[in-house]
Amino acid sequence: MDRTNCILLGAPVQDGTGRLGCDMGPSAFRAAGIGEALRSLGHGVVDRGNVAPAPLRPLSHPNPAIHALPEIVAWTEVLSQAVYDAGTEGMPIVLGGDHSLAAGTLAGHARLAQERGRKLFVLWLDAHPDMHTLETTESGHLHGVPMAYALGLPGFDGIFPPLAAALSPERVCMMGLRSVDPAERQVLAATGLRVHDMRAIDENGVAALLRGFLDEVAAQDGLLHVSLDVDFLDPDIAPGVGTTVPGGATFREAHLIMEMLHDSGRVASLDLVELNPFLDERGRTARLMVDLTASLMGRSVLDRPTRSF
Ligand code: B3U
Ligand code: MN
Ligand code: MN
Repeated sequence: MDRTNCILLGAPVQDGTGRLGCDMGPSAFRAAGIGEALRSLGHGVVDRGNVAPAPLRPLSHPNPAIHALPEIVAWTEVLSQAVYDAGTEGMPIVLGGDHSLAAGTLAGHARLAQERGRKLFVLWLDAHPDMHTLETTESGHLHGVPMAYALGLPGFDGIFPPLAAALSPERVCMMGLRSVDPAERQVLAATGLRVHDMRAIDENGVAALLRGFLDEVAAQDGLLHVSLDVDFLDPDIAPGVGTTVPGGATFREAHLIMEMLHDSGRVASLDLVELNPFLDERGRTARLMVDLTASLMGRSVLDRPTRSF
């Protein structure tokens, strides 16, 4: 098995959500044994501790609903740099923190991919597309906007840091959607990214859907970033999240996705987001997220001499 240099970056961001608690996420991932799990698989692990946000600048926006714009812009700036630096040395694994942190990780990866002349692909595992612009968000919670920012949709210029390159919609695959606001629905249809909602999963199974995307990543020699939101999972198995939506991915579907991602050999980086330890039950959601990360990094029941897809 290939040995990866895993670089853990804690991102205790919670200003992108409506409730407190995500700032404890990085500690919960560590307490649930993420470092040991990766080491036991033979990987190198460097824990860089928690990233601190950049100093705040006064920023405002005509949409009065928006919360904590200066805070999330500051996190985006510092995480973009931290992920870029970590990506030059190994595989960044960002321990969130709410999903607004993905604005920073995607900006960092856009820069890395561009400098390497590689194509950046993103697998977005989430109940939500997080595809609002600053104009369309009604809740004003900025965990609902990182994908729109990374795709270069209008309205972020001069507020969020400039992107080295906007993500191409045809290189994004979303799986697990079951809560999509009307404005997001319109943008999803207009941009034409691969979107697999729960109905598509029920009809086709996760393996067939993911295989189609991974084949495309391989055909274009892509770098793949995986962004895993706890609410991708069914709340019965993953209660430790602020935005539970019924009918999510099962334990077995989630592990299969991770195992297939491992076999693809394409995953360059990972975000683990939206864990809220205050809402968790004795650490079970944190432990499940760690176990899924272990499957992504090579834990399997049996040795499989050939690729399973
Ligand atoms: N789309 C809604 C809800 C939401 C998005 N992301 C999460 N919830 N976790 C919004 O507030 O933008
Ligand atoms: Mn999300
Ligand atoms: Mn979500």
